[in-house]
Amino acid sequence: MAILDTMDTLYLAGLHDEFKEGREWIRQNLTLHGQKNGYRTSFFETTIRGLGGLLSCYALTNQTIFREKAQELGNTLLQAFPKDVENGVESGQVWPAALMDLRNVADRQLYPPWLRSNILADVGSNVLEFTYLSTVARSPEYEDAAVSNEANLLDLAEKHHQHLVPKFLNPTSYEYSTDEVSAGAFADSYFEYLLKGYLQSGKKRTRLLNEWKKAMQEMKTSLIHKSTGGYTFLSDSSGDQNKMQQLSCFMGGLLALGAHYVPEEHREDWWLPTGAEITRTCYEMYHQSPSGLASEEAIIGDAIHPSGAPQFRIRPETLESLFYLYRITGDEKYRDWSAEIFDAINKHARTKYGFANARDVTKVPVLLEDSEETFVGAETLKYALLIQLPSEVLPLDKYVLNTEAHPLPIVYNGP
Ligand code: DMJ
Repeated sequence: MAILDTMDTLYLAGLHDEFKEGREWIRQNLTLHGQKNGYRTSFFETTIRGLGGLLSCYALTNQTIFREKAQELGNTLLQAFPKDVENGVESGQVWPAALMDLRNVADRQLYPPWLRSNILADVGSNVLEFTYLSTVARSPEYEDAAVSNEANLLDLAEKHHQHLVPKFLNPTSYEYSTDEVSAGAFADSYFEYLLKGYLQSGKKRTRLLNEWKKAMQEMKTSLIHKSTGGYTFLSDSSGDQNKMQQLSCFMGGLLALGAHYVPEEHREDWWLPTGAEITRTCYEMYHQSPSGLASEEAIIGDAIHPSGAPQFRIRPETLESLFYLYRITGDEKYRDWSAEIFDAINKHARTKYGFANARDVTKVPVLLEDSEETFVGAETLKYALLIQLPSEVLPLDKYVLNTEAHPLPIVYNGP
């Protein structure tokens, strides 16, 4: 997965020998035929990382191998969606299966057993990948499955008169299974795909835009706060109201993206200033930390402190928002802030063969763990790079980046 996730970053960085090496690995080793895996893999992670990575390589290079492999993986992932039968859905399944053996699609788990619910981000973050797959495969079935799944989520929000959809869903009926809302873990990319799904469609899917606007309005009322120190931040609905997840930091960039690319008559004035303020808070999470690295969660008050989760997982969200803010405002301070964060990552988390998570951002020298997420190659390094490159390298009126930072072309492909 690290190879699939990192390929387009290699390409954009001009590391062509490494890119070719990765492509040959994919050609020879990435096959879903043959023996069962014997374990189940996340539908969501495989879609955003694996399928997203292959599709963006095809979009950037036009090399057939990536389209073929994306279609092979897409055919498998398609089996996760519920199959419509005449009076309802097959065996009570209403959302895409959470886990499946990619070499034996009959072996599926509809929802994580520890949760007894489906996760909003898992079921609601696939319309970008499946739409583009339909375009390149010249077959509507992928897009149809994802669009109809997205429509079910929108119908659900309408039925509940609640557009800031809670993070867990009932796995067997169209109901929420919690009232907890968040812009972070378990929810985040659902809100991202509403806006980006609209942009990807050439601004034709207006229902997605309307839904995003309603969700953002509810988020403003219930989750956005200003701290005693003047920091604008996002809490979750449950737990400590002074706490912000590092994961929620993508929201600054998303609001800025909306402020720039949504047509003026549909735009709201608060999006850009609030997105910029949230992004400043997220930068300060790094800047005010003893190591220059940000923790998984921070307490926001007069100043910003790491909370009980002081680990650094080399997450991309702050660099992502800095990238969008720079592209949209042209303000050089965002480049400087991004470089400062990247320098701290290089200084503390770089190892001989890659990067490694840090155990506690408050302790210098920083102690590293023997682990690196694949999103470091896909996202963290890509956003740190792209902000320093001219915008022609990846124009945002031609591409949307999926939640794993894989660029997919903006195409109009249907209603
Ligand atoms: C990534 O895999 C994606 O951005 C996902 O949507 C959320 N979390 C990680 C990065 O932190």
